[in-house]
Amino acid sequence: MGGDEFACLVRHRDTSGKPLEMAQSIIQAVAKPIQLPGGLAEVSASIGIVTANPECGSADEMLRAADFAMYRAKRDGRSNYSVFAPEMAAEMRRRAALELDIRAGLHRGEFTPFFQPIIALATGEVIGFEALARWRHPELGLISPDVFIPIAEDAGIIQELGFALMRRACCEARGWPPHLTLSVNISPLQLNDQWLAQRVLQVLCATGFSAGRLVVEITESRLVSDTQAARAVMLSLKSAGVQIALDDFGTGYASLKHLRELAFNRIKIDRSFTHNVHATENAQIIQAILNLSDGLGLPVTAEGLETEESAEMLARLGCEFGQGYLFSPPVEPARALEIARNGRYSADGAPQARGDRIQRARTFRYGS
Ligand code: G
Ligand code: G
Ligand code: MN
Repeated sequence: MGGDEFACLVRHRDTSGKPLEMAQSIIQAVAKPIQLPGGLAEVSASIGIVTANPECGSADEMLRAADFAMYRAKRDGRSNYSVFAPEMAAEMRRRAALELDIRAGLHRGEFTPFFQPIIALATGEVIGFEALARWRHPELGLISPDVFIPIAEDAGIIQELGFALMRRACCEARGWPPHLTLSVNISPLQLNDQWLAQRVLQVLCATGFSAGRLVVEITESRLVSDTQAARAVMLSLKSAGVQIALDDFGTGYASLKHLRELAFNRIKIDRSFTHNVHATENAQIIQAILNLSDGLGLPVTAEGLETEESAEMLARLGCEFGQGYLFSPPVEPARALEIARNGRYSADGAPQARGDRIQRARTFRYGS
């Protein structure tokens, strides 16, 4: 069907488990390691299953349904299968509509970065900002990246969207005092582009923002195992002076391997650990992460700090930087500039920690 997509047509009776059994055995057969001259290769497959019935539309529609089920399987983790359920049809239409709208919004320039300050916990000084994407939808208002990033990834437009946002963020950040850094999130999928580093440098060149002030954040939990390609891209970025942060640390599964192989410059502790620092388990995990990063000589930022208490506790444990509603929610560029010029967080003059009012995935309903 595509470069690495195949379709199987299977005759079976409605209630037989045959397609599921077949899917299982295909997955197992594909997963067998293959001995190549250079070493063992491992491949995984994800399978979507749809059964024809009298209500089914055209062959094309069935293939789209199977494709949708396959993406579900992929999302649930590789080497999985998923059966298309009728409820998915509405979801599929909604996503298709949303995808069209994202493309249009991209061309209309509706995607824009908000900025959340990152604070030195010991002094309260602002050391930089993280850019967080927002979609200023003409009818629906501000929409969260949780809604549109996964769709942009599936639709193959994450690279275009990511760079449009990065360009805007660099333009805004140019106006800040020159010691402040700008962190941008990139999707792990963007690492598949072998020219990623060159494209980033192009943006820096075009906007006049210096490489040494840019931090690229990569989410740990979705960093793929194909570290060869990722490493090459990250090395090019690093040799240009760009820093790389491992985002949401603690939520992935191969943390230590990644840290070593991919030579990150910074670590961000996921907010699930900092949210309740008093849970003994969280405190122990935080301590372990700080010990580890200390050993590796990597500075750490704690995400999701909402209370003075948690910020104090993290500072005491030796965490250098923090970020969260306690200091400020992600704010519009103009407000970020004010915070940047002000340069410091103080408990009384704290920017209101209300959280930004945006539509998140849980509550978001599109066109239905
Ligand atoms: O801003 P919150 O602001 O809702 O962000 C939710 C998630 O979306 C975070 O995990 C963040 O890393 C991700 N995100 C925000 N902006 C971007 C972006 O520009 N690109 C990518 N790939 N992810 C982003
Ligand atoms: O995955 P990433 O670290 O890029 O995600 C940042 C996300 O965290 C954004 O959605 C941002 O809006 C959100 N966020 C920032 N500060 C806080 C906070 O103090 N509490 C909570 N719950 N979320 C926060
Ligand atoms: Mn981030």
